Amino acid sequence: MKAIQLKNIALVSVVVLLGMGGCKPKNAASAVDAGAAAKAYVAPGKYDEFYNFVSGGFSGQMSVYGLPSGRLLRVIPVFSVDPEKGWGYSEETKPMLNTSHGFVPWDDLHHTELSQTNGEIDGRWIFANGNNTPRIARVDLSTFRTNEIIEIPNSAGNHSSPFITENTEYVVAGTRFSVPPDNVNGDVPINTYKKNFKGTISFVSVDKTSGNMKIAFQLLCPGVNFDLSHAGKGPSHDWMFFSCYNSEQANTLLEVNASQKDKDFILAVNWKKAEEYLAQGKAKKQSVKYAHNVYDEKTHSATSTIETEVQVLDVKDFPDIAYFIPCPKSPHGCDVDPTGEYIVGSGKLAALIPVFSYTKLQAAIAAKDFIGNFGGIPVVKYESALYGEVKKPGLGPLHTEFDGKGNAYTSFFVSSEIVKWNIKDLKVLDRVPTYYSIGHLCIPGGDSRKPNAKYVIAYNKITKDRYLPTGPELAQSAQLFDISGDKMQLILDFPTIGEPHYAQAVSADLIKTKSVKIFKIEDNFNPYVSKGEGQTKVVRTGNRVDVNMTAIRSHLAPDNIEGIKIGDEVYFHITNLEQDWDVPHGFAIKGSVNAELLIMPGETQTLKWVPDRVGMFPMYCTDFCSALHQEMSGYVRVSPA
Ligand code: CUK
Ligand code: CUA
Repeated sequence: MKAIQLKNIALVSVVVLLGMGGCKPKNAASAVDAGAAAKAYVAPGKYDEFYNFVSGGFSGQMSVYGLPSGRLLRVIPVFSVDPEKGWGYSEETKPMLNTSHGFVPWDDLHHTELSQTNGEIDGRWIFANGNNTPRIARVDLSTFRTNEIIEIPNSAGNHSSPFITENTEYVVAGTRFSVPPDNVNGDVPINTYKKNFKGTISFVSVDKTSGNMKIAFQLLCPGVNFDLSHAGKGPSHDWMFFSCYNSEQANTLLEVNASQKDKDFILAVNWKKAEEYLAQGKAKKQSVKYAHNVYDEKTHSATSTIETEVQVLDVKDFPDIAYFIPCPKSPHGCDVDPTGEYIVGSGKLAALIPVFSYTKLQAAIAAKDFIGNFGGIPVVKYESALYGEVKKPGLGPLHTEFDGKGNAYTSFFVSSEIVKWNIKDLKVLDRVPTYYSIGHLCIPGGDSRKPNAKYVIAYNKITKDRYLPTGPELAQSAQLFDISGDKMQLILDFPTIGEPHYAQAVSADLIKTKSVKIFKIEDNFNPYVSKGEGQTKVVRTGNRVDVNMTAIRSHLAPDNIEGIKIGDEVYFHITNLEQDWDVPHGFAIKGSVNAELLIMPGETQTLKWVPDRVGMFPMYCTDFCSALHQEMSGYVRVSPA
């Protein structure tokens, strides 16, 4: 009885600690000063200075904002179907959402990460993680389209992802949930966690030219929960650092079970060493099943391949791949400063920020200054790797970004604030309230070697009184702060799509000039393309009917289709013949369960339609494209079988 009461008390304490409103800042309105509006103002017709790529959380998508205006420029469909863009509805895009479980039209997207060259953002691609059905996506920044999605085997909850190494050699994927590996029978009692559950970290290589991803190797680790990660830089280039919680290896994550230890870990991984062992043939081949989906802009269509093998290195069998560093209570963020020397851990339940030194870590490893091992992996002595602690900075530190001038900015969920502190002397320099309960934060280039310290953006979990009420649910919120001076200054609130987790921002100059304007019709290799109205046709093969159509202002061709019967499967392959920037055409037909198409100039997209009744079915262009847009329509006649 006593034990139960104690348990309840412990639970109440964690609920209070994690709950909202405990430290809600009071002067919400007065926090904005008069000069703020001018700083966020981008005159009509003028461009923003930065692109901000924001995770869409449980919307499964990524949104793109201009900064400093906070204007929404685009929602890029990644893991979820999107009728506005026909994503996951057209036959060409459906394979992108294929997985080993079949078609999964949704995920939970937490983190965005821009590709880098020599530790600097290069503006080529942006990666995103699927947290639910473990996946990594790559978006091409010349088209703002998701061009590749790779599923991660031996994983469940791809949270510690998609963080990259300095030259985008690898994008990593650490599993949030340890699970029995895919090649053993997972039908085991849940309370055999310690024995049967494993953590994995995947190193997914990225081709320098095409960007194509490949699972180079996986590290099999003791069963803990990998939360976040960041790559080393400069001197620490060969290393990757992962925060992990639940070192208790509890199978139920109540505070009393999973958060009882004073310290969890940061795992330091020497991926160069792992590469050496891989080259020596020391990895074990394991049979698995995962989908690898690639979108080809020549055929304007995706192919999905099921891959069947990964190479696995069990870290406990190698003396020098991985080391645990103790880190106070349930570390969440794990961030490396621009010099590559300082590794910042953030314990969600801690009231201090530990800063580790790469130099000290190396010395401790060389001296074998270990306090034991965990699951066969050496544990470095905390004090030996520690540079120092930021004392009493706030409550519930989560994530840290850097300004490149020797300062760090850490988000505090529980005390709802951003705290600026100096890395060298570990002194707090400034703090601002956020409205409310900030999760991630972002400085343009703030996790790279070259931050552009003009702004910090807060991505908040709660909005409450910031916007007009919209029923039981309120818009999620981001807040923009000017950090060009010594003190942070709030200049703008803007709503976001879905729950924002991590986001990255980059100078617009790096991307805007590379933007593709049209797809050239002569480069269209879709097998169903019609490169002119003269090439359109209707072809019947059994009960399959292929309609090769064109769309150009202002008609669909053909626009009268007869001879369709109940039981037919009709594929409308529509080529947009336009060769002007931003003249998409849409396509829909009455009763279509595959929503609609949106077809870019020069592109071909296909809508599959199975008529369910006899009769007359109007079809039309859904995107207002000219004065005669309403005329861009036609009829399909459906007759009995
Ligand atoms: S998590 Cu969201 S606040 Cu998924 Cu990166 Cu930390
Ligand atoms: Cu084409 Cu409206």
